[in-house]
Amino acid sequence: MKSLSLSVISASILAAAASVSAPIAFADTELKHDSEYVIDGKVYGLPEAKVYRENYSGPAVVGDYLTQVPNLAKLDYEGNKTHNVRMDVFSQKVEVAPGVSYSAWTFGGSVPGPVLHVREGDRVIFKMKNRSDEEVTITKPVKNGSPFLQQVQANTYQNNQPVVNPMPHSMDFHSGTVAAEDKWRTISPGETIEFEWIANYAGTYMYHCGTSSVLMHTAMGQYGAVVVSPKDGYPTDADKEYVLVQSEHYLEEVGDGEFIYNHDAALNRQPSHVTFNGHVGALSDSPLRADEGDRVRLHVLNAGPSGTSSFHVIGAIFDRVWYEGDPRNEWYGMQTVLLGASNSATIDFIVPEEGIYKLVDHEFADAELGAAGALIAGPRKDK
Ligand SMILES: [Cu+2]
Repeated sequence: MKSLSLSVISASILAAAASVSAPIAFADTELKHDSEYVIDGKVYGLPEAKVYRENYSGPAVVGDYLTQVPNLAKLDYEGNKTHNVRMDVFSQKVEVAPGVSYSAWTFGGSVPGPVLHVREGDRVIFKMKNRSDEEVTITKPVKNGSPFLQQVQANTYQNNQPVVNPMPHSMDFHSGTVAAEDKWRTISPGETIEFEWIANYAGTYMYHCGTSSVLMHTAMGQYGAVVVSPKDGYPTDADKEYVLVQSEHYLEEVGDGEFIYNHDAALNRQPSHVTFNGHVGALSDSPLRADEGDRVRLHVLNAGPSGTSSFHVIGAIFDRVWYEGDPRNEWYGMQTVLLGASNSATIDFIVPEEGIYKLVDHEFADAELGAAGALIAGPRKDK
């Protein structure tokens, strides 16, 4: 009798919660264009991309939910939202390892590019100007830029310097479901492309330049992560949450600390460096932080362009793994997660003790080429 009344009460609470939250959760996933339609709650049929020329010299990255790795913006809104996101494409000289710099092709000025955080069902209105024929500086303060720019200005581990390298580029968001030849089309220096996509599926997704040679454009630095948080969240609550992007670099030295991309090395899959977050020191000089007893959540993306990652945390077991970040793809008790090029996983682990937890690609050739970092855990709190 007791259990029956309890279940009746909890059912009515659930029903009340559902009736309150449902209209909020889907308030903004309404159809906005005549071409759009819905299958299984997901929106398809977005309007054609626009390509035009604009006089623009404002911030290269605009949007409140764009951050520098390993940071992830907090989603401080209920339900769904339309995001106006700008991520211009231009060249920057960046450092990959101490004394190793090259003229990268970038989204937003860093390698990897900014992390975009949205919620499942959100709409993104994306704008990108090809400014590869301009010197664009991202390390000086600008008005109306995204948190990403402030974070780069505060943490310039890549030593970004503007360089000019006019080149056609494009943007391919794996988080979007669209006609690729339309939205992901290549634009010339001076052109701007604008298109929309809906975050139909939860997960952590790669974005990259899709202009030929895709191997070259990706290896030159044009990639990053979109984290689409599930509309009902994950089944656990994390105490700390970070983003980690693994990638290979194929560089050869041409002078004193000057390196260039080597296409033969890329074709032969012989990286000079493999990094977490774009620099061999990114997560060792600035380790991730947590406390003993914390549930740490990592959104790990292997950007490739060609290699796999066997991601492992020394001293921890992954309590839960959501492959590709989709809460339906749940695994338990994993020591290592294998990620092919452009695969991702959202990983939870409990920090067992105060100490140093090394993050590695357990393919140790990659770890020796730089795919290593650390999480430093302080003492247990509030217990
Ligand atoms: Cu490109």
